[in-house]
Amino acid sequence: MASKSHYETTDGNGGETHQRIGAKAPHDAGYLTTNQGIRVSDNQNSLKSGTRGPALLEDFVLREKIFHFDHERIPERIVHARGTAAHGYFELYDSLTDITKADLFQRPGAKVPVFTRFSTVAGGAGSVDTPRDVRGFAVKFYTQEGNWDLVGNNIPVFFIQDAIKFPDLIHAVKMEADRGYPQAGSAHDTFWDWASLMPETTHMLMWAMSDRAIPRSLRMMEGFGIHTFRLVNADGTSTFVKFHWKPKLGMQSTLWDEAMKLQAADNDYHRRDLHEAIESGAFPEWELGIQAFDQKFANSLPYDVLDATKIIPEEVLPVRLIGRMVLDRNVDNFFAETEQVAYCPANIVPGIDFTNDPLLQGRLFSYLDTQKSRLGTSNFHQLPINAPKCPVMNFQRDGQMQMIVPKGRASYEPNSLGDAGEETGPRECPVTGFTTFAHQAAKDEQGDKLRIRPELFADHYSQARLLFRSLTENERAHVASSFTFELSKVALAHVPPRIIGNLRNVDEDLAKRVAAGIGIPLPPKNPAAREPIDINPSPALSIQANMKETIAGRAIGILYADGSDAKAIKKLVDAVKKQGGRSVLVSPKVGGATLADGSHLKADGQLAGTPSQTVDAIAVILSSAGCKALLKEASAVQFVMDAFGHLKAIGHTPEAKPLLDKAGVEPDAGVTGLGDPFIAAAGKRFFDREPKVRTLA
Ligand code: HDE
Repeated sequence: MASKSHYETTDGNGGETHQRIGAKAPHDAGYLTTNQGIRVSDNQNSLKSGTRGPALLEDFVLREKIFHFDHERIPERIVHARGTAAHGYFELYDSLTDITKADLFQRPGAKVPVFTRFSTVAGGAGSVDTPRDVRGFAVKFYTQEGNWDLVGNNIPVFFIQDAIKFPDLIHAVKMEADRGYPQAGSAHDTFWDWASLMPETTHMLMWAMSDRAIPRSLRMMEGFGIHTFRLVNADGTSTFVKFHWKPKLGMQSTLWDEAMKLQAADNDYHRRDLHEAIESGAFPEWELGIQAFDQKFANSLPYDVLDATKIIPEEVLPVRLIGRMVLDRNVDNFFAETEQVAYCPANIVPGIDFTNDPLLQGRLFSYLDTQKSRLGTSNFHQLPINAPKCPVMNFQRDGQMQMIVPKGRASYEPNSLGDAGEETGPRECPVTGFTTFAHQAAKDEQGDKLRIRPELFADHYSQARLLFRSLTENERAHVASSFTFELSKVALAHVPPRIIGNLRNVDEDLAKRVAAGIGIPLPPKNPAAREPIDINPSPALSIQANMKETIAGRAIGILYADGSDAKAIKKLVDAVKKQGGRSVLVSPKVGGATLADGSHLKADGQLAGTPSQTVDAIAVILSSAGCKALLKEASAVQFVMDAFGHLKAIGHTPEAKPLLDKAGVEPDAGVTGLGDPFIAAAGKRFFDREPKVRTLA
């Protein structure tokens, strides 16, 4: 049979060549060739002079193979290096013709392909998935009018107000310059030193110290465009807009202890979770929402909508859901797609436009620069994952790795080559082409060249207070404990008092708890550049208050061993499936166990390698003898102890009780028998239990 080349363009020739040579492919996979298409006869041995002689320089097969291998790495992203991505589509609910002419927002039911990459910010490409960090949430919409990239995060505000501070922020948070650690974490001197000197970070710090920064799953995070953008309709009228992504599975986070233990249990926890969900057909879904408003509304707010450290609470301006994104296909190749995808906030389509947000303005040129440095050539847009799915026609030519072979002489414009019967190439179109919104600049939007910020940007604390006061009591304790944890890792003694001095502007109680948590006297309040004001709490900001009590999309760990009740296991597995959850069978041996009825059940995971932090609730289905044997297994005791400590539901057979006792499990609403009570409990976390298992700040 004909060998099939992995280069699509040479597919056709393969068959012919084989016929000419008259050789038979060794197996269906086809012939191994060099990059020049030369068939390789031996992929096991390099060319040598004699059996024990030196390797020969003329071995072009070896040389090419090693040469290519030597260059397999490209520079990782400076920030957001660790990420994972999937393909899918965006589907519009209602026409938005009244506020935007963007093609993707015109026809209800219209679908646009998307490629979405989630990431952590601080860690390198090989770091873990579950540090305390912001998550990137970048969506490339391949629309009929070109690519629109909505490059956002899972937190609605940012650390800084002006792009000029970004390199400082990143240098401070990344591993320290002299020692190369810590990797992927903000709990160290330089980050907190910098943050303590930058009061504008305070609101974002509150988010970063909240449960938002330790998500349970990428599928259970909100996403935000953060900046105020514009939508522009066919009449040229502009409406301000903020973009939101709302996960269909609801929001959910881990506990800090759980997140830390996940780093040991599974470095790839989020990446695996996303991949497996899509592979199993449980396609993750988000709704896209907008907060649309005009200049008059913007003027009525006590903060500036061009300030990326501010939100507009949903209670003040509701989020209108306009469509949904479904991720339904994993990548075929991680490097070609996830690594080489190049997002850029400057990629917008007619009907969407920028504002003067000074952070957004800086981003508009940063991303193009970074892609050139990362992907090596100005032709990175031709890579399949970056290429628009609509015609691309212009007179840009050449450059490294040019993949396109333009025909004819028309590489300039205007030209009159048409008069000679030659191709003339494309022309601009003032009607359908992108036109920048002709914003009538207000008094403070023009004038002398200044390095200055608008006055309202100086309010660094009101919205930090708003977030803190919108959280549940348990979530507030998590925020106080996170500050305590992070500042406990700071060796520069003068830094924590400065942070706490800033926190006193946010909330006195929070500041006191953090000072007590790290064991220092309450420092004096730092003067605020602008006195904070009280804003009504926004219940929409709390995860716990908005969590969906469901096991859909969640994993239930079932611990069993020799002698366990086969019927009880089957009943539970069926019930979990019916609710849209996933059972993870855990047994001391991965080969499984022999159940009471003599049947054998293979496990999904071995007990020591599948700790309970990898699942959302556990059921312990053991016989008396099985339980007795596991009492001597630290991993079994830990399995139950951690589930209790991580506030998860624990269902169990009466015979498993000694194991629960040894693990320190105390009775509460989350500790149940099997059957319906367990199914009802498994979709919840029992936050009331927390004071029993750890001291929070
Ligand atoms: Fe980025 N950011 N950023 N950023 N950012 C990058 O571009 C930058 C900012 C965000 O999955 C880089 O391709 C500057 C805010 C995401 O590939 C780089 C500033 C937000 C991703 C860059 C910001 C983001 C990036 C690094 C301050 C949320 C990953 C590699 C003005 C709205 C996209 C790359 C992916 C990536 C620069 C601030 C989100 C260096 C200069 C605010 C999700 O160009």
